[in-house]
Amino acid sequence: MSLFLGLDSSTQGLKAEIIDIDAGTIIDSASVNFGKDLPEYNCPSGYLDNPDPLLKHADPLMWAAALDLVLSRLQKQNAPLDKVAGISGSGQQHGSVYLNDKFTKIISELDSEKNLSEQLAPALSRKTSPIWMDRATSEECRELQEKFGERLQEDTGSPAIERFTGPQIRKFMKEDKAAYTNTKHVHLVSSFMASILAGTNSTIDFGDGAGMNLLNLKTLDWDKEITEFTATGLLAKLPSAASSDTIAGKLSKYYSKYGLKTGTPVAVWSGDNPCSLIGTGAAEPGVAVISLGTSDTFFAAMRNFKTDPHGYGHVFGNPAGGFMSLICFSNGSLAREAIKEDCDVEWEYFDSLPENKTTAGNDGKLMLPYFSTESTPVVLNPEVKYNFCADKADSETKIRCLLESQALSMRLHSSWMGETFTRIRITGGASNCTPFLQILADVFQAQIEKIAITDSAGLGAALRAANAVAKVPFYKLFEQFTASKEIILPNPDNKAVYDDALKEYENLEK
Ligand code: XUL
Repeated sequence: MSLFLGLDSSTQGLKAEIIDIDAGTIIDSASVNFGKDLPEYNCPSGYLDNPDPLLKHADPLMWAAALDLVLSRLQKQNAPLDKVAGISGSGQQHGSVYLNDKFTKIISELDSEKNLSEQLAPALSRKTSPIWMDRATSEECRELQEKFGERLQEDTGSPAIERFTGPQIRKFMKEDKAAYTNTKHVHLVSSFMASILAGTNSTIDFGDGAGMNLLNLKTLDWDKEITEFTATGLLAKLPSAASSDTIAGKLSKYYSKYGLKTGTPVAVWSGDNPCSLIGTGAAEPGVAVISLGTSDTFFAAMRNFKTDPHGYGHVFGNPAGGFMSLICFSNGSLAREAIKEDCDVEWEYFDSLPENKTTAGNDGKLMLPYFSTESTPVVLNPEVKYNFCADKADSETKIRCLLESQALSMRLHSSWMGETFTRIRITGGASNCTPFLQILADVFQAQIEKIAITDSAGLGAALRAANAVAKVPFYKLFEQFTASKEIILPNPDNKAVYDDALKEYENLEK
């Protein structure tokens, strides 16, 4: 039995998947929801309440507490943790953790009698962590853009982006110089979690590192000039950048209390989207992935390095080598939840649209679903707009309007990738919503492939652990774990309807 553990530290919780690569199965899973299971950290939806809607921070100690809790849950389930041969993980991207000079010593001497949260508290040089939903760095983005112009996007894969880590670090330095100076290490969520497992400072992988506006994708190293301008002395505070199959270290003896073997290799963690690329078996160019989560993302392995001329899309490292393209739509499930509330229906209603009142194209009804700030296109003052009188519309019309508008936005903003995708793999919480899958198939005229697991980031992390530790090639792991379980074919009769709707949607957005 060769077992590997994948951990997925996402916006709203932490999940764990144990895979058996001999049997090709997931043998145990457990999860923690930050809001429900750790209410003492005051992050009901994964972030702290703040009167400024642009500010979205979380308590990093909550992420550590969730690690204790998820491992204790696996132990209670009698998961064979003693047989785990390698561990890796996935972190929500862009979020950053600020640590002082006590951090390295604390993680190297973790005491099993105490919990992680209480031991790590004295190591924080900043009590809260900005996460990917934060949009409070427009000024810093302007400054970076003014200084570096097009080079920023050409070399780091993205123009200055509000949620990216570089602008966030710059803002912290400007606002609290003393705390910044007191910061010895700046980690991403991914490298912070890997560090507390390995008991030593983990490197940052190219997948997640590319979401910082700091990594030069041509040299695959921190861009010295950009890093120094972003924040004085930042280079010395960053862990080194490394490929995704690097071993971050050996599991600290702290975790023997859960039955894990001390010294088990911990592979460097990556971002949730790069991990999902692996967990959906889409590491080769030609297949796109749509991940329907809190935010929706559209991504694919890249054939040739290219950047989005409109500046919305990003280039990240592909954990299997090379690069991946990605576009993030912040109003994913956030918008679906808002419309669900508005229509006062259950998710089952979305899953079947039972009243059959609407058809493809919805008679031209479209919306801009900016319930909260949006990253594609950038919307900092959120407002929902319809091209019809939505007040009088029935639930099915409103729901179809949202789902079609979301699908059209994905098609519009993925065109820079320059590929006509005929296969799209689907993952994430909403991937059981059959009407949405048919809309996506018809809008893209592509076959939509459902895979067995919805936590593709956690599975991807476990597969990455097997690849990094046991050197199992990804193609073999994909054969075992990521076969599609259902295919939704496009209806060619709906092509013209959605080609027209796309033009309409583009106009509305303009
Ligand atoms: C990607 C992005 C989000 C987060 C949250 O750029 O901001 O997808 O990774 O999961």
